[in-house]
Amino acid sequence: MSEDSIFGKIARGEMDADVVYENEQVIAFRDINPQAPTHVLVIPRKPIATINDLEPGDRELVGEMFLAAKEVARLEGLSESGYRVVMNCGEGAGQTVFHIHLHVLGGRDLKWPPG
Ligand code: DGP
Repeated sequence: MSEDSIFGKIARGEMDADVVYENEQVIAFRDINPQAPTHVLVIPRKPIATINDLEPGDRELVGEMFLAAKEVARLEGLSESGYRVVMNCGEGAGQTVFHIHLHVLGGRDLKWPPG
């Protein structure tokens, strides 16, 4: 399922995205429907549908995603002001694209808890 998702296509270079950072394992691009002045998605190139599909062998890849989120925040000037990194898991939590992705949000006051 996840191999045919929109993000799978972006990861394979078959669909355009506004890329802000990438390396061999991950790609970060601007969300098409931003919820904050900065709203960037970090995805692995490997298709994984949800957090529930993560395996022990993905340990390093998940770490790479967070390091990429940190780099995105630095590039976007958010390191000092603060930012949020979040991942939805499953439809009940609002996941709409079934290829795991971290949301990196910043550039405005962020309330807690989120809705
Ligand atoms: P989630 O609800 O956690 O699955 O987040 C999916 C996000 O993906 C949502 O904020 C909108 C964004 N999105 C959906 N389709 C596209 C697309 O084709 N391109 C980009 N850049 N973002 C997309």
